[in-house]
Amino acid sequence: MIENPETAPTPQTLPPPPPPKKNTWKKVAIGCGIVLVVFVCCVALGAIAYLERDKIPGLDSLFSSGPSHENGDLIAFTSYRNGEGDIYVINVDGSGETQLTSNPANDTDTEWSPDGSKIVFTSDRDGNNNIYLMNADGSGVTRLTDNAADDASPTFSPDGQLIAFLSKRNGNYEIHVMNVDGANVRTVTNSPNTADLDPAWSPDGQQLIYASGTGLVINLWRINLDGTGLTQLTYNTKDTFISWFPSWNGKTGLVAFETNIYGSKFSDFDIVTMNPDGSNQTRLTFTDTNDSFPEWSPDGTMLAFVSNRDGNFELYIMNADGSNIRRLTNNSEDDGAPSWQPKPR
Ligand SMILES: [Ca+2]
Ligand SMILES: [Ca+2]
Ligand SMILES: [Ca+2]
Ligand SMILES: [Ca+2]
Repeated sequence: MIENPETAPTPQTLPPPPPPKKNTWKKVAIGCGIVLVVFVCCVALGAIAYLERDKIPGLDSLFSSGPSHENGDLIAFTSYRNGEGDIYVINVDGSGETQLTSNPANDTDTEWSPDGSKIVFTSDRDGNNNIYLMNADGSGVTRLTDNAADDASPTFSPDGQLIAFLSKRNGNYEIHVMNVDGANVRTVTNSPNTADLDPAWSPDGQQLIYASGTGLVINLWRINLDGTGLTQLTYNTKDTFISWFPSWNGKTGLVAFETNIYGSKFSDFDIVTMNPDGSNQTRLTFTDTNDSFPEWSPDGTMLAFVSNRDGNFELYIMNADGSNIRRLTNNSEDDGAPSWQPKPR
């Protein structure tokens, strides 16, 4: 039987005092408040640290240890395991290697579109080197140039609107740009006595760094897209001294390239970074073999490259400072020309 408290006759018949719920709730509320305040502080400090990570030494490594929001899962590269070049992709952890092209021609020079959905490359499948575009799974191959002279080394502008490439159509290798459908081809360089090679876009899409030289003396130069502002960046003068294959970091602005000027012999290339004005050259690899074709990850924290340090050329990745080198391929033929996929969007 339930007593009506209002009619409870005397204090003696009142039920025993309830357990100190109010105090428990107070403690729980205070506890929750403390946890909430600590959580909010951590989030705020984390946000500040994230925003300030470029200014605080050591913080970068904290944030680069997790999965990048800008890097795709794949690295495209050329492999010669079938006797001539075919294009493959492999996961950044070395798993899931997949062949994308299969034909008796040489397919090479892969570069991803900035949206991570397409690969532009060079192939001689129609007789001589021309430029082609395909989907990330190898389907939908489209020919972009149709020229009896060599066209090669295509690379997308950061906004995805243009492709820079080299062409010998004017009698000598010059850097050209075209729309992504192959239309509106125009020259950027005009150097009838030197071969201009390996264009790499500036982060703002207004300049190119490329390799240029005669014979076996090759240096890096920078030029505005309209052909003005030609600037020499490296000063190799000795015959057989070569600096080439630049890759311009879209985040830090650093330029990675390969050179044999620090090597023990002609075929001892190493990967070096420098500022886009040529200053502050920093050597990242120290083998007496070839370390070649550096390509920045889209988030700018790592480099893909190839090296024959383990016998034949294999694909590797490393941190931007040259640390933490990891090998991705392991086969008996050469692998080359890597390109790191931007996160598909
Ligand atoms: Ca092939
Ligand atoms: Ca030229
Ligand atoms: Ca080396
Ligand atoms: Ca290999």
